[in-house]
Amino acid sequence: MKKKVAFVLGMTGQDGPYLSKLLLEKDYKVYGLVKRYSNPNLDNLKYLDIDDSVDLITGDITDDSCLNHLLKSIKPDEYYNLAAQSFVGASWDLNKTTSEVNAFGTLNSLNAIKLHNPNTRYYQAGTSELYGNADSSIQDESTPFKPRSPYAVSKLYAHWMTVNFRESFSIHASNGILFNHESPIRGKEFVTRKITDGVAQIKCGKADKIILGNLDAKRDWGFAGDYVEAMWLMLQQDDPDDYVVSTGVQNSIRDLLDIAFDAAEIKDWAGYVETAPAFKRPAELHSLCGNNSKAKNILGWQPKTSFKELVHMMVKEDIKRYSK
Ligand code: NAP
Ligand code: F7E
Repeated sequence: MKKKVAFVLGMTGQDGPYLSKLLLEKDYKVYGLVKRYSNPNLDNLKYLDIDDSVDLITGDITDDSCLNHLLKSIKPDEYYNLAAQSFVGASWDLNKTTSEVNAFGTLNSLNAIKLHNPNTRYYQAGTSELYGNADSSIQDESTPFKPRSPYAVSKLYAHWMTVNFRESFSIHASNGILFNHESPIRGKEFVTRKITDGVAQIKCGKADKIILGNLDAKRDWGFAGDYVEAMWLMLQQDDPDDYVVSTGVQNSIRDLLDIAFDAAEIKDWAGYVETAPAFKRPAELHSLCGNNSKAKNILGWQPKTSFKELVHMMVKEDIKRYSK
C-alpha cells in the first residue's frame, strides 16, 4: 500500500521533530522544510534520532513560489504548518518578520494547497496567546480573542485565514489552539527551558544564578510529545474544525522554580534567582488555562504527562548534557 505523505514545516524547532517521529512511527513518508543556513542545526532531529529518516528540503514559508513548487512535486496528504517566529518576547522588535512568517506564511501555504493540491489536509499551529488577558479564567473555543502582542496578532490573521479557506474553498483546514507545551528540546529562551537549563548549570557548577522577568505569570504547560498527537488526530477527522489543546492545569513561574530546583535537589531557589526589566514584556499575559473538553470528546485526546513529570524530565536531560 502507498505510504501517506506528510509535509512538516518548522522541522528544526521543538514540535516538528516530535510530530515527525510520531508520523514515522505511523509509517508516513515525511518531508520537512528547513530554512537555508550557512550552518544548519539539526540537533533536535538528532536528539529524537530521526535525522536520517526524514527528507529535508531547503525552502522558506515566506517564499510562495517555493511552496507552490513543493505542493506540486510532493503532493502531500497532510500539511502541518508549524513554521513561525514563535518567541512572543521578540515579536515587538521583529514585528514585520513575525507577520511575514506567521501571517503571510500561512496565506502562502493555504494558497498553494488551494491551487495545486486542494485535497491536502492542513494543520495550522494556533496558540493560546490569541486570548490575551481573557475575561474568563478558563479559555475554550468560544472565548473571544484579544491578542496582546505582534506574535498574537500575526496568529490571529493565520487563524481566521485558515477558517476562511475552510469555509470558502472546502479545504480540510484545522486550527489547533495549543497552550504552552515544552520538552527537553524546547528553545532555551522560553521560560521553562531557560529555568531547567539554568538549574542544570547551577547543579553542575557552570553558573550561579538565573535572571528572569515576571515571576507572577501563570500558564497551562503540557508536554510537546503529547500535543503533537492532537495535531495528527485533527487531520484524521472527517470534518476540519478548531480545537483547544491544553492540560487544564495552571501553574506559576514560582511553581516551576519550586519543582525545577527540587528536581536537582537544590534548596532555597530564591538565592539563585534574580529579576531584570530586560526580561519583562511591553504587555504581559498574566494568566492562561485551557478547557480541553472538545479535544477529549471529539478527538479522544488527552494529555499523558503531568507538569511535575515534564519539569523533572527537562531538568534530568539538561543535567545529563552538562555532566558530559
Ligand atoms: P519553534 O521551536 O520556534 O520552531 C519554529 C520553527 O519554524 C523552526 O524550525 C524555525 O526554523 C521555523 N521557521 C521560522 N521561520 C521560518 C521560515 N521563514 N520558513 C520556514 N520555517 C521557518 O516553535 P515550536 O515550539 O516548535 O512551535 C511550533 C508552532 O506552534 C509554531 O508555529 C508556534 O508559533 C506554535 N505554537 C507553539 C506553542 C508552544 O508552546 N510550543 C504553543 C502554541 C503554538 P529555524 O529554527 O531555522 O528558525
Ligand atoms: O513565557 C514569563 C513571560 O516565553 C511564558 C510560545 O511557545 O507559548 C509560548 O509563549 C511566561 C510569560 O512563553 C521570563 O513573561 C518570566 O508570561 O516561555 P515564554 P509564552 O510567551 O507563553 C505560547 C502558547 C506560544 O504560542 C508561543 O509561541 O513566562 N517570563 N521571565 C519569562 N519568559 C521568558 N521567555 N524569559 C524570562 O526570563
